Amino acid sequence: MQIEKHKVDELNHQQSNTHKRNFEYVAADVANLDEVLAKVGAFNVAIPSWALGTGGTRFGRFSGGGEPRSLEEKIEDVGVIQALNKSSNSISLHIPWDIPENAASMNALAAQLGLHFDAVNSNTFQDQKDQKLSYKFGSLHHTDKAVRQQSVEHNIQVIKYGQELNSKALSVWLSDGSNFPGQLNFRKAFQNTLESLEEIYAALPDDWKVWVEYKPYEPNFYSTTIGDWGQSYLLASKLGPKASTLVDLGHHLQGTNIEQIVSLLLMEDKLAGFHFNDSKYGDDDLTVGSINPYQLFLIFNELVEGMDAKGINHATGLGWMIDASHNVKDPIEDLLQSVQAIKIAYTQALLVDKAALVAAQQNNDVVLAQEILQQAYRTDVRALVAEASLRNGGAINPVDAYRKLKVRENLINERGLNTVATGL
Ligand code: PSV
Ligand code: MN
Ligand code: MN
Repeated sequence: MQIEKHKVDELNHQQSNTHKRNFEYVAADVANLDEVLAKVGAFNVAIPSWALGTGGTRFGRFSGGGEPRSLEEKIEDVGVIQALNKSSNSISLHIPWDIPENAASMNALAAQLGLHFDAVNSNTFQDQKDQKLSYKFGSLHHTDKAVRQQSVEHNIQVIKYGQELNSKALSVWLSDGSNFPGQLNFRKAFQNTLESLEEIYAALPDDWKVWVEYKPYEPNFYSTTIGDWGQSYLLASKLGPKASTLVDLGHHLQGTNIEQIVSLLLMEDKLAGFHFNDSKYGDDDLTVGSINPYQLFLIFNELVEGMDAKGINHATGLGWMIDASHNVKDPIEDLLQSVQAIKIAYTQALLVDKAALVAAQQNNDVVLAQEILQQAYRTDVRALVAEASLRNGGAINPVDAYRKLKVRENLINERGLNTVATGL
């Protein structure tokens, strides 16, 4: 299933009067309009291969139908997202959930749809069929050297797959931890993890990076060996310049000031990028911006300020990726909503009056500082985001276009109603 450009154009045409009115209203107050539109237009967020099927919980899974049955069909679904929003030009694979058996044809299909491959994710948190040793008690941190070796080899294998796809980063998330006090020696577990990561680091090609993701709990409920940004930062620092910390928004305890973490990691050149999602309670993997859009804006405010201070290109300087799961929504609609929410937060952050904020901070004018931030946050920037999409050949309203073009109905006709995508 591919989206025909002229159909998107037709829909845009039908909405053009309303869009023009909304756009002119908001654009009138944006001094550097062309710059803002160019930056938003250049911004892309990678789609994870595992998020294209309906997710589930340990209590059940309810298929939506028309789900991708192969990696090819997942790439095609990302092609649909990209055709509609022009901001999702890459796909991130989770191996072995998605093994690119035939890399040349995967590359060709991706290129034909205007896509490329983003970071590759390893998986040593589940036992795979025919696997020799179990990860029940961890992988890179394991007490048994043979298990550590097996997980190191898996990561090196993932790098090899990634090289064939022209990926440039390995993303590592470990479930390693303990369920009960006394179960493990924290120091030994950390040192084992470091040694294992050193072996993986040594296998990285020159132009590759390794991104170390942290998470406080789940599946282990007493300790996690890379449980917070401090532990990830420590590992990344010891490993060297190719290693940095990946921030998954759902991997924080409630109330954590994520924007402050982001600011400091960026300051230290140790921020790899993001797994975007939203959460109410824990690692809920909800649609980005669905619960706490203000936090997302505050994170982007720190990103824009910090990246500008260092002259880092917003679009390409960090890894931008979604890591969400959809239990009751159409996965493609959810992903379209997530990317829109990210673009909205980014656009709002671009509108912050930086000079005025610096002055207010310098004068300890707390009220004015808040007013400045909220002036940007409360601006309805949706027409700016739509204009950037329009100028790139995308839809004014991607979710609306997806529905009007009956994409899911077509996918169900093509693939059937009872489909189960691979992944979580
Ligand atoms: C773990 O909760 C995680 O966030 C890691 O990034 C995994 O790779 C991903 O979820 C799987 O959905
Ligand atoms: Mn994640
Ligand atoms: Mn997670």
